[in-house]
Amino acid sequence: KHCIIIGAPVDSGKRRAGCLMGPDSYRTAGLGDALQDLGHSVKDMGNLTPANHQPESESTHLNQLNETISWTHRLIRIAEDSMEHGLPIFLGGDHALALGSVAGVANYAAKKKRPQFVLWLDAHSDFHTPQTTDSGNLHGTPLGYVTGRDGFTGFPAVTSPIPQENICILGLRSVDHAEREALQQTAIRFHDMRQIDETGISKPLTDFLAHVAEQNGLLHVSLDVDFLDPSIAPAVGTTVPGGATMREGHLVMELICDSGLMTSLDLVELNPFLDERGRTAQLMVDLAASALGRRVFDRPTRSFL
Ligand code: DIR
Ligand code: MN
Ligand code: MN
Ligand code: MN
Repeated sequence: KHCIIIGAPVDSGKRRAGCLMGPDSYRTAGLGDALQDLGHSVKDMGNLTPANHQPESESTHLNQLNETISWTHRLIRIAEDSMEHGLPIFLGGDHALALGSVAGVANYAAKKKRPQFVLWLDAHSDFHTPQTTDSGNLHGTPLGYVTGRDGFTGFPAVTSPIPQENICILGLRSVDHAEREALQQTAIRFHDMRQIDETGISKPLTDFLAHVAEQNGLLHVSLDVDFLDPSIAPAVGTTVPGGATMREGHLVMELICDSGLMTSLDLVELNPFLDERGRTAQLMVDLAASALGRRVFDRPTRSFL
């Protein structure tokens, strides 16, 4: 594969600062070398900056709305363009970056007349709209945006909304009331930690991968640090106990690799300021490596059809 590393130090999606240091932490933890050692070619585009934006308005409950809109414009363009050249890996930055990365890859898929699928690995469902969010933190809205929910005034129009049935969320354990009500009306496949405990994590994932394969889809994977249990991944502002274990994390990424379906990846919400000697950055790099071929012993290639 040709991996295109795109630093997206988005820090406007929530109030606690620090995700802007994410991209350089992943580089320091050796992401580029890890991918090259697996036989991939790597191009690092450096770090993006948001386009110039209006000063933030006082008259909204939304945190840093204009900066987030500006990032969304930038990221849609770069996501769409990078898909022409390889497999983009978006280094966050907080999860607000996915408003742009997912909307952009979906535009590319539409151009190629292929369906876009999204695997969302997160403690949270991120299905708010600017109207329903209580916190005003726009990192809680990307799945609302890319599915074409109303209320994203000022944001670029979503030209290729992701169909609900093309989305799978794994790892849920913190879902706000408004999100729960809305999510239950959708065809989104959402799996909380209770279900993962009962069936194991491979069941809902392989069912979804089979669905992507059947439809000859493109697959965007969005990995939020807080998908993982805080005991192994403490460097995120919104830790929630009871998350995925080290082995569940690697199993998910290895199954994604086996499927051969992943066409783009976000690594988001890392706040290196909260870390212990870079261990969370290192774990995220190791998970990315698992998704791109690192393993103890080879497995036969498996068709998910
Ligand atoms: C919460 C937290 N649901 C909110 N969201 C996220 O503020 O809307 N934390 N995404 O990572
Ligand atoms: Mn600003
Ligand atoms: Mn998230
Ligand atoms: Mn989260």
